[in-house]
Amino acid sequence: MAVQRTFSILKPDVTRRNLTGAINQRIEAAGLRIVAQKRVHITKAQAEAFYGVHRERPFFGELVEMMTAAPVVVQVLEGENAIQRYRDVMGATNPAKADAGTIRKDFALSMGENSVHGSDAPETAAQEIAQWFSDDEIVG
Ligand code: 3AN
Repeated sequence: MAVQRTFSILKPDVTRRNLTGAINQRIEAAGLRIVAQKRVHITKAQAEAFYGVHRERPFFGELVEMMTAAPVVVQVLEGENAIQRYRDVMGATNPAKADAGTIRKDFALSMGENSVHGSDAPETAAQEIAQWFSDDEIVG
């Protein structure tokens, strides 16, 4: 498997509890390299665009509100099979169902406040990275 890039968000529940370093340690321990990172307070419009695929879901309003409630850290992660590797380190969407040792099992508060986002496919990874980073901000 070739070296890939994936897009990551450390969500407001992470920044609020000062867990950025703890989560980054999990990411790096999994063999992923943080090749771009910035802390941003995203707008409602940005959150709605980012989660557009979920627009019709009952939790959409709650999701947008949660993602804009405090700063987030957006990242590009690089490594072998990075997309699936990060999904494995993140754990299941519902932290109650996440495997032991995953970020969501150890840090997430709920389905909504589940600490991290990671791209689910190469196409979405490319789109999400381009939404948040210019090429010169990514230093591999
Ligand atoms: P994942 O983040 O594991 O790829 P998705 O893409 O199904 O999961 O959901 C995107 C985000 O929407 C989740 N990270 C979570 O914050 C939120 N979400 C998903 N399902 C629910 C739900 N049932 N209630 C509240 N928030 C949810």
